Amino acid sequence: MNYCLETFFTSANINQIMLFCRAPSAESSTGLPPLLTSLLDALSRLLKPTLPPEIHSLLFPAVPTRARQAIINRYDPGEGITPHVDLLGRFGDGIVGVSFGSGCVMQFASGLKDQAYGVYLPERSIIVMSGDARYKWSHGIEEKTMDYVQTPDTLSGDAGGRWMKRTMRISITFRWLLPGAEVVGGAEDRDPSG
Ligand SMILES: O=C(O)CCC(=O)C(=O)O
Repeated sequence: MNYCLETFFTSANINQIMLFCRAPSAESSTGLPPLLTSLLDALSRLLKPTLPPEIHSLLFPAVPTRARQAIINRYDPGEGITPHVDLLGRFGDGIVGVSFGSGCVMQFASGLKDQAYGVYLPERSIIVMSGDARYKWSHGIEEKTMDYVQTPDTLSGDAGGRWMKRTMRISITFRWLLPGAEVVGGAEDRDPSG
């Protein structure tokens, strides 16, 4: 979090940073900043026991062949991101993100199924989106300063809840660029938050 604040969010009007790295090749090895590479290594280790093996190797292939993008978003309390499905023509399957500093509720909605759910992402939690979650459900964050979060009472079985105040949240999300999508420019590139 401090690294992002000191390195990227040096002015109050910067709230989103996009970083791109090329697919590894014999000629070039341009990569993400070391801290983000270490974060990816840590995510790979942490998620190995939990994720189905095919999803783990989609996100963390032994030999990556595609270009990765990292988006770092900073949200002050009351800020959010418009519901969206990540650009179909630019990003592939397999998205992994981490919340730092604050939790928030992320809204998932499926127009096809006419369903919507709010999922609380606690501080330091990891989210993985793949398959239908990536392609068929939109995700977004409402512009609120607090989230009502259900906390099922495991003893009585009664579902209760409480308001969770948001503080500054920084999210780091990694995506795969589709072949050719490294060429940036044009309306398609605008991220919904900007
Ligand atoms: O802040 C987040 O966790 C989500 C970010 C996001 O959806 C995006 O950058 O497109």
